[in-house]
Amino acid sequence: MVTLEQFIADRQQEFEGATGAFSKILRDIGLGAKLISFYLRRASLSGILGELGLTNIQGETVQKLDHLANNLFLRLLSQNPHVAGVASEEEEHLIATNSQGKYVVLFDPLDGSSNIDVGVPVGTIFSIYKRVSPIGTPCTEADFLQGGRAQLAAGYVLYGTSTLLFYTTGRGVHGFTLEPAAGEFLLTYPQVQMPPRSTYYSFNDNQLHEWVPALQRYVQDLHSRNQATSKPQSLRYVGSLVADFHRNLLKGGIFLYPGTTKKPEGKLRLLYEGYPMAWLTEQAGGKATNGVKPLLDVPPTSIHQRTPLFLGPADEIDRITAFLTENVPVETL
Ligand code: P6P
Repeated sequence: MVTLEQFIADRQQEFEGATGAFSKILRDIGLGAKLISFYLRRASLSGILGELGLTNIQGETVQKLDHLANNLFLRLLSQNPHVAGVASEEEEHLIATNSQGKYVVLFDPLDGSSNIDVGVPVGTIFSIYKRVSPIGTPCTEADFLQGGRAQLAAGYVLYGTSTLLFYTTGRGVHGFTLEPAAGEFLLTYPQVQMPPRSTYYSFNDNQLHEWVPALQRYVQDLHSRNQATSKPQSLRYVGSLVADFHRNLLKGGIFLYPGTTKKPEGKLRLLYEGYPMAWLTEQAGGKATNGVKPLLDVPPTSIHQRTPLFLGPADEIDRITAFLTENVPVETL
C-alpha cells in the first residue's frame, strides 16, 4: 500500500526543484478532497444541498456546496507558503496569497455541482504552474496565462462511489483511492493508459442542431459505423465533466463539448477544465483538441476563457479533426 504522500516523496525529483513544495500543495488539495468527500456524503442529512441564492462569475446559480468547496480550497491554499496565488471558477478575479510562494494554482472546486442534489458524481479539477513574476511581489495574471504546456501538475478528484484522485506531472497519469478507514489516498491506478478504442461517446446533443455541419456529419458517421459493427460505441453522458472524463479515461471514450453557431467558444473553461483534462488525456495516450488543434496549444487570453473541448482516443479524435478540416475519410463518403 503506497500513500499519495509517499508516492510523491519517492518522485520528488519529478517536480520542480524537489523542494517538497509539490507534495505540500498536493497534500492540501488532498485534504480539501477528503473534507469535501465527507460533506458530500452527508449533504442531504445536513441541509447543505440546494442553492445559496447567489450567482457566480459564470452567471451560474451557486450551490451551497460550491461555496463550501471554494472557500475550503481558498483557505487551504492561501495558508500554504508555496502558493503565491489562486484562481477559481467561483472567483471573478485571481487572488494573490503569499508573495514568497513559487507556484500558482487554478481550480474548479466542485464541477458538475448541479448533479449533487440527485446523487450523480461530481469533481474537483486543479492545475499548478510555477509563477513567472518575481518572488516577493504579488502574483500577476501572467502567472496564470502561461498556456497548457507550461503546467507543472494537473489532476482531478472524483467524488463517486469512491473518492479518487488522479494527477500527472508529465510522467504518466497516476490514480489514488481514498481509504476512509485510514484517511489516506492509496495508489490504485499506476501509469493509467486510455484504451485506444473508443467504447463510449459523451456529448449533450441538445444543441446538435447548432453544431457546425461538419460536426453533424461526424455524428452521422459515428451512428452509421455503430450500425455496421458488432461493437458499437455506447452513449454515456452524466453532465459532470470529471465523471464523464474518468469513465472514458479508464474504458476508452470520447468527450465532446463543441462550440455552437451561437457560442463558438462553447461552455467549458480553458484554464481550469480544458488544460488539465487535455494534459491528462495526452499523458494517458489519448488526444485533446479544440476540434482542429491540440488544446494545450490554444493560447490563453483570460482566466475564465471558454473553449470547445474534444478528448479521447487518438483515432477517434483524428477522425473528428478530419471532418472539421474537411479532410473527410474517403470510406465515409
Ligand atoms: P450541459 C457542469 O455544469 C459542466 O460544467 C461540466 O461538468 C459538464 O461536462 C458540462 O457542464 C455539462 O453541460 O450543457 O451538458 O449541461
